[in-house]
Amino acid sequence: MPAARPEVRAFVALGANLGDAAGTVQRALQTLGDTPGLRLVKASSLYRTAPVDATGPDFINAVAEVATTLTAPDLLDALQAIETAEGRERPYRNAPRTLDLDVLLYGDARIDSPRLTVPHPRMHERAFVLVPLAEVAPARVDDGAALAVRQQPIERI
Ligand code: A4P
Ligand code: MG
Repeated sequence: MPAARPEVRAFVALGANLGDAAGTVQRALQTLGDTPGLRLVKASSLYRTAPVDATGPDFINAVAEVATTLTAPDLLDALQAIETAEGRERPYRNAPRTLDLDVLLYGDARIDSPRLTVPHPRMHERAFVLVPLAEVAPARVDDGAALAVRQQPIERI
């Protein structure tokens, strides 16, 4: 039998701004924890945030810390399967969405493949990522980055 892969700590960003966004994000947190090869370690609060470089209603955002034996590409597959099950459609980039799940961090890995860039390239510019990430893992948020996004509207709900 092949040796089990070691668990890696990863951080997943959740975002939604169509339909019952808060209900969808809560259900997605539950589904993450029920996914084979994935364990939910900690979930942030839910936050209401103004759209950044996007149109449509306010977003509900959150961040989950997970422990996973999945490789990074397999983790992305699992996240995309959850998005699809929640009715995600992709008419254009940054379109309003029932659910968006992004890999923010995968251990300390640096990945730059056609399908996957980790750390997420835009995470440090966004309060809707940094504020919930600081709630679950303050050590993973750079003070300067947190300061730089402090004007972006975000409300814990
Ligand atoms: N991809 C590459 N790296 C990653 C990664 N680390 N995690 C690829 C997830 N996916 C990654 O994503 C497009 C492609 O990115 C995927 O096929 C995957 O192979 P997508 O989810 O289909 O499309 P998208 O969401 O329109 O693009 P993306 O890049 O996720 O958008 P952003 O830049 O993350 O922005 N404002 C607020 N307030 N809250 C939000 O949640 N979200 C966005 C999305 C914009 N504004 C927002 C929010
Ligand atoms: Mg995405």
